[in-house]
Amino acid sequence: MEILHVSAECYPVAKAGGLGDVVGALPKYLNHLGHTAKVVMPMYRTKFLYANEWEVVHKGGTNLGNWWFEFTVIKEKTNKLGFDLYLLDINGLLDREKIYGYGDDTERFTAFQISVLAWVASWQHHPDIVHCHDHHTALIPFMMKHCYRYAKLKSTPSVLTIHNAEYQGWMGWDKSIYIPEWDMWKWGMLDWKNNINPLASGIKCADKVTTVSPSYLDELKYMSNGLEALFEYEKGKCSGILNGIDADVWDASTDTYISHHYAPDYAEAGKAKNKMQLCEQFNLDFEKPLIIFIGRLVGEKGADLIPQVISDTFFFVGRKMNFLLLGSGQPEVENALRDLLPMSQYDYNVFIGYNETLSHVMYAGADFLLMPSRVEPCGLNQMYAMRYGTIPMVRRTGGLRDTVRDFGEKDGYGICYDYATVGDISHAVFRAVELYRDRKKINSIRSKMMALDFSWEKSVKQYIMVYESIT
Ligand code: NHF
Repeated sequence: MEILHVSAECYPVAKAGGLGDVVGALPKYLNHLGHTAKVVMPMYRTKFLYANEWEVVHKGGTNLGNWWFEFTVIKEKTNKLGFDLYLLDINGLLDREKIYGYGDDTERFTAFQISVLAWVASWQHHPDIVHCHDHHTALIPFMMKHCYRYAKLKSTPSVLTIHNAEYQGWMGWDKSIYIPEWDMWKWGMLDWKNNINPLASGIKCADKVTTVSPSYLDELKYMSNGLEALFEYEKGKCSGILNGIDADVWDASTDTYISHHYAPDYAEAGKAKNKMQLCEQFNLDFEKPLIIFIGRLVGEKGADLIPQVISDTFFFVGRKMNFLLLGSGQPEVENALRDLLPMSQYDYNVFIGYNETLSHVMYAGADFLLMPSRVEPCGLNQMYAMRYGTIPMVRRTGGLRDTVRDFGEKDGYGICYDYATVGDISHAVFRAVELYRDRKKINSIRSKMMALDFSWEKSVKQYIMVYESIT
């Protein structure tokens, strides 16, 4: 099968979060099974663009409302990512350094989607599946079915994967002129609560919808930022497929970002060396358990609760652990974390920003990873952590519920709690400190976790079943 993935992110080209990791890995594993998966994404001005060789494969022109523009599609020459990678350039809209966060994101991503369809419609053949990811590409199923201009693609099946339903790409009806001439009777397929809602439209129009974990799909029926009724109504075409992790990138025995490699049979010694390095770099106490957080510092991830958790546990449990955080996000959370720095007694530090290398070093050197998410569609960090022998401390939600079992349960290996509250998280920290004293138990949990299979091989087969059901 030929599957064209359309996405705003793809690692290592441009990544803001887990979406990039998934789109950078899933196509490669589809190809391992003999399929032809390709990716097309915007041509941002990132390092990857300048460091690689490209050939122009298409030049075209189209319009966004009354604005006529030209676009170019280039292809990476060496296939180094394990799939054909295409970047689509629109001068003035996509030629920027960042992926998101501009005032004209609606125009940027709508123009991107229109250009992708103009390009695909110019092919001699058509792909077997167009696979869209999140709201930035979720108008494509509607446009393929209902825009006269893309009639050639009307019967090409589409799949929409929802990595995060909190963001839906809402736009006012005044922007409906952006969408190339369409069958007006179909306006309801764009509308949700009197706005054009690209994510809702994708759910209505795609032939299949997937979410990135089974529990997340269940949760969306009662908590999805206004789309609950739609998820309930469309449940027949939805399925939850747990993300995998890229075992080539996330392997402590070969990881090029870490200085001390290790495998499950000598994990304790290997992790200790990495921990020592981290503790030296960030002024932490090697003897105490090291609890880390990596991710966006936003309410969705429960990051706003962490400053209070840190001061409460230092006060009530005692200064028996280290905390090290990496991430960026809401300024008030960043500031609250910075404000704690002067209170550190060689047991607290924070790195505000995005740093791929440091994240690998942290997974390798830490003892525990904290994920107090309010919403977690799948969560990849807990899987990276487990593969590196770091015990996850997660709130039971979405993919965290599907991947971590509390060590108090039969065959369990993580620390789980039910509520994203300072009380529940602090209790989890207390349990981590207690557990850390029992080296034998820690080592047995570590070997159990490192043997778990979170590879893409399993999930890819489920995607193929979804594709086959509509081709
Ligand atoms: O794993 C990739 C990622 C998820 O939970 C994560 C999220 C965004 O919030 O599917 O997308």
